[in-house]
Amino acid sequence: MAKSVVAGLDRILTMELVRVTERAAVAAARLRGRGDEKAADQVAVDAMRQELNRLAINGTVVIGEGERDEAPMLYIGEEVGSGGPDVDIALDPLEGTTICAKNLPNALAVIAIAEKGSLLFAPDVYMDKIAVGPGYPEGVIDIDASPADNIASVAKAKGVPVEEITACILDRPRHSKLIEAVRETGAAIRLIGDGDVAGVIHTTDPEETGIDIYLGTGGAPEGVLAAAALRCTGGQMLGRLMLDTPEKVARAATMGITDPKKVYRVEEMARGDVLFAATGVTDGNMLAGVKFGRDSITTHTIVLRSSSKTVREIKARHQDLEKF
Ligand code: VTB
Ligand code: MG
Ligand code: MG
Repeated sequence: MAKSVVAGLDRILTMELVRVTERAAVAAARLRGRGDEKAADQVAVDAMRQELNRLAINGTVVIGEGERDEAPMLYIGEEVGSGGPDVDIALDPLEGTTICAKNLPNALAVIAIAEKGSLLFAPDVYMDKIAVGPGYPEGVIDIDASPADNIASVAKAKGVPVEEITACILDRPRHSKLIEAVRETGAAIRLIGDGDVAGVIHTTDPEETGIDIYLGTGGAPEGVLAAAALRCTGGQMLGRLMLDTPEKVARAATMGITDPKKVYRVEEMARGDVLFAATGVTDGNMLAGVKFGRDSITTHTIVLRSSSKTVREIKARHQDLEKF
């Protein structure tokens, strides 16, 4: 037992991590509903970097802001922290820039910290994903099975008719066939505009969120972040990188990915001891958004740790507003 504690991350970091996502969320929330995604993203990145550099870690960003949307970077390979244990960091200072710009539900500031070398070094491509929360038998979902079979399998395991299952899917033209196939089963779909990290995490608490299963393709970095969360809460997720051109296969190979068709399980995307934190930017199904009061700012954060499987929800009232 003691050994795993020594080998694991410092538990003090769990609480320290909260400040990192709180800061990023507050910064982004100030620009909610302004129609300016880039500006909201930039302030979230700057706030997260500043706070990360106060953490007593020797951190390397391994999942950062990607080239795909040319976001202002906390770039892959960037070193952060004020010195301490060597850790790898996956982050998305504003997951759901469009959601934030439109002030729609479920924009988050997200981070995961893991022991060095234990997060999948995923290129910024799409990942095909399927996920369910805890409590299901191993193998209840299969990324190679049809959507209808997966929905039927989940309904059976949950002991409810298919009509009582809700799937979360990103609203994208590329998902039109998937959406049709799920609707044909009689299951309900919650279509989301963005934010599949939240979408996957929502499967871990269906009674609160109303979502049983997540299906479809989204960002691979977001896939690793979601997997880091599921490592801590329990639940199953399968992901396969969409390496559909020779260039992408070659790029993945330079990152150590030798089997381009590999299906990754949660433990293969996030190994070892993992800490995860997410703060709501806009109001969501699981986390409330940042509230600006007369004399205080309120934030709502979920903090998770894999080695203890602790799920903490922290509602904080910040009164020293100069800090923000
Ligand atoms: C998803 C979504 C993210 O990227 O991962 C998406 O959850 C995938 O890319 O919030 P497309 O937008 O090209 O479909 C985001 O929208 C942005 O990170
Ligand atoms: Mg981002
Ligand atoms: Mg994102």
